Amino acid sequence: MPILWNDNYFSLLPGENKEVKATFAAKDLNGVPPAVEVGGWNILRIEDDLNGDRIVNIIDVCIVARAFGSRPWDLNWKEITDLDKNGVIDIIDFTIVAEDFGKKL
Ligand SMILES: [Ca+2]
Ligand SMILES: [Ca+2]
Repeated sequence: MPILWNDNYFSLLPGENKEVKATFAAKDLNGVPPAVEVGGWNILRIEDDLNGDRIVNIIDVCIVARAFGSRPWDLNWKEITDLDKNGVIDIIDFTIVAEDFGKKL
């Protein structure tokens, strides 16, 4: 889907903010709600806070551990722990949480 951004690849210092505008044709969404995913250095992905307590810590690691090795049909499968969305909870999912260990939202 073509999207026109008014800016990208910018830097922010702690406490700074920046409004970025994206323009697209709503018909291109085909009924799917729009979503934005932000990436970059030193950015905490809210998905890595698995229990929603606004910090990535040992509890989040334990949540991944309980689902480790599972696939969607397994009893211990927990979809939120499949952080790379590849259909299996493995070392990559651990690594994603570990990268943000100790960060707060
Ligand atoms: Ca957490
Ligand atoms: Ca995975």
